[in-house]
Amino acid sequence: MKKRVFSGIQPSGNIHIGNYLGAIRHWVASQVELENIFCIVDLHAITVPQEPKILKSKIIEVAGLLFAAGIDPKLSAVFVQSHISAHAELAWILNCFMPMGWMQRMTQFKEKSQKQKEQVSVGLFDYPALMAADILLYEADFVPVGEDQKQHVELTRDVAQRFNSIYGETFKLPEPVISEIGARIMGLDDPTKKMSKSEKQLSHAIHLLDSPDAIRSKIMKATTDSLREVRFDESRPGIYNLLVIYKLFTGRSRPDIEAQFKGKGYGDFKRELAEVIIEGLRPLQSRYRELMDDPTRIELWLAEGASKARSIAEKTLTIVKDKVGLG
Ligand code: ATP
Ligand code: LTN
Repeated sequence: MKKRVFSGIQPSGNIHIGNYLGAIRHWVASQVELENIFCIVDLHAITVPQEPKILKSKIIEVAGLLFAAGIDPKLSAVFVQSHISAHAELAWILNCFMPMGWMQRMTQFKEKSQKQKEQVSVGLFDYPALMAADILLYEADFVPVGEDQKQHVELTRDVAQRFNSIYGETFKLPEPVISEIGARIMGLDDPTKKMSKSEKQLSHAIHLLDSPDAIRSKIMKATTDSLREVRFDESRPGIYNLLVIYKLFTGRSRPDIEAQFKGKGYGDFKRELAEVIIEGLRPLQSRYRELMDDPTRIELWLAEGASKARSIAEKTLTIVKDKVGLG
């Protein structure tokens, strides 16, 4: 029996190299030895305001990017969260087992609600309950995520344990899987903040569909410091972040990279980095354009993914409802 992986990505904003290096790349790599389920979490996306037409087109764009990045629909089930009603149903049930205090500790909520101020929805506060439902419906063994989501996976374990202790063994406890390097790619404009889809500043992130010129211009503008040495030094977050990106795209070791740029300035390094990213994204971009010539193929793969996922989700939901005494 293969171990099962579940992960999710929001169809909001533009997918960036942080999402790719921190998440998607690992999903692609694990497809053969693990059973993969990937969810495009549109219900999570509406926890903050979205333009309906844009949201719809982003769902297909994200799916296209996942397939273009190498997710194989024969090996992995990719589906849209709102296509399976069990997610919303289980989230409601879990809500009733999650103390307010647990939710109040969530740093993502604190950060996102600060940006939104008075517009903050109950949905944004409740985001982790829906995420717990996503994971627990599929009895996932592993949940590969970036560092920012670890707290949510831990909360998922907490609510699963709480439910199990009341009703007996029901949910499997998932393990978060966080790759050491690349788990937290930082913003190019501000290397103290994680690269994020919701950041509006144009020079903040490299998007997977950025043109070569856009990539060059963003990298050349990236914030560094006034020193010159191209070295992996975490106390200099700007250059460190760029070096991490370089390392992940080339697969080369730190000493090797440092040796290559010894005595060279940031400008030389940035020019090289931009080219490495452009080449790294080229196959993905051309595959994406091919796929988007006929989006019905993407829709078909999503429908197949949903039908595989639905049968698992509905089984779990039936057991849970029965234990709680519903219906
Ligand atoms: P937002 O900032 O709008 O919440 P996001 O950029 O965090 O969005 P998600 O869809 O929430 O994107 O995340 C998809 C996956 O990418 C998750 O596994 C997440 O942990 C990972 N991820 C997101 N940002 C980064 C980053 N800067 N570095 C590494 N991994 C990241
Ligand atoms: N909250 C996650 C997206 C997400 C997810 C999930 C990840 C929703 N449901 C279940 C893993 C498992 C994020 O913002 N990256």
